[in-house]
Amino acid sequence: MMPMGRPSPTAALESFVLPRIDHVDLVTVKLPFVAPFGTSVHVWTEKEAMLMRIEAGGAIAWSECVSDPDPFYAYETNATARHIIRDFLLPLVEPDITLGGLEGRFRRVRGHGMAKATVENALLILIAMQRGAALHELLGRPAQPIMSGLSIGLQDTPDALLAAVERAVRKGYHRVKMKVRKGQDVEWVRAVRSRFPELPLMVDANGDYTLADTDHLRQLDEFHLTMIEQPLSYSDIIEHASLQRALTTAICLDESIHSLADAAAAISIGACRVINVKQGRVGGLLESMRIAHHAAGLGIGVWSGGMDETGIGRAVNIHLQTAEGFSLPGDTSETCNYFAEDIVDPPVVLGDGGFIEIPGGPGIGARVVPERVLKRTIRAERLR
Ligand code: OSB
Ligand code: MG
Repeated sequence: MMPMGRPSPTAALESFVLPRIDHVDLVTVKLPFVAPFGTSVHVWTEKEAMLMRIEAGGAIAWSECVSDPDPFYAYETNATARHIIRDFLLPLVEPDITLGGLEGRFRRVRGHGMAKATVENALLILIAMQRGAALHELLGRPAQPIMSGLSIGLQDTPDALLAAVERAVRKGYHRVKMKVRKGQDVEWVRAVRSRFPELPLMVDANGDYTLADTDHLRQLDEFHLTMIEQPLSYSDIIEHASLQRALTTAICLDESIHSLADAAAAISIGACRVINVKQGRVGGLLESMRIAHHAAGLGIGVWSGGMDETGIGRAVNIHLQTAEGFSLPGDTSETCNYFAEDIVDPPVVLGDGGFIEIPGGPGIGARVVPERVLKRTIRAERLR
């Protein structure tokens, strides 16, 4: 049950009326990463991002689908998202219905949160642009400095890992996450912890372990990590509750959480003490705010996860973190960790104290640079 007496964080947003839309395009861009990003499930060497461009009465809004071309992190891919958006979601977008009404229509489509988020984000950004408001203002939240966090992929050697952590610490990141996998875990964490005894440090396994690894994972407890993210299967909640009972380290769920209902279930059985909210994975900003509100009310830590987004998705994540409940630093790091040249200006940089400033201006603030999008485009299609 929702705790009584706490107003819904999304009531005002649900009543927004959708504007009339002139055009909708899907534009897929490919950007090389400055370095490969290794995880227990895949090594990504470039970002292939499907963008949505909405034009309405002279205003233009861009959103980014967080799916990859492959189904190695999540079942959704750029191709499934295109299919679901084009054939099922976009036909449900009609002028004069409310955003809450649209969410209701979208509920008939089971899953496919990344596709849903792409459409919802584009509409929210469009409404913000038309009102001359920043996205966080539209969400009803004041500007604030945003905490930073770096996610370091699997490295070839412990020395390379230590060098990457050292750079992050020097820069002033508020926390460092390192990817782990079976066999590349305890000793690698030990190396980082011995060198940086006080660093807020966490690990992300992307589901590489099973309950049979419980004793092995217990060895991580001595390193006082802030959390271990998604140790068990991407589809599991209940075994995480068993593992959480066996560990002193907090478990954070990422892949397992697709909705407020998932989050509420996980919390109620003690499957996690922290939730990584990826707005794309949970179907958009409204569901993200509901999850953060619910979790925070029960003392569960919440942060905004990243999907190696271009500057469009990165900006959305930055605005989202002004919402109630986002209490921990997320996967929000400087653009230069991913791309030599992004498709938006200005790039994300760390300011005083390692904080990130919300880019000023209407919508996401960051300005999409059409020539850079064009230069990186591998596919474009007008849907409406
Ligand atoms: O599991 O959090 C994850 C990136 C791609 C897919 C999954 C994950 C990640 C990250 C990187 O950890 C987060 C980022 O820096 O954007
Ligand atoms: Mg993760």
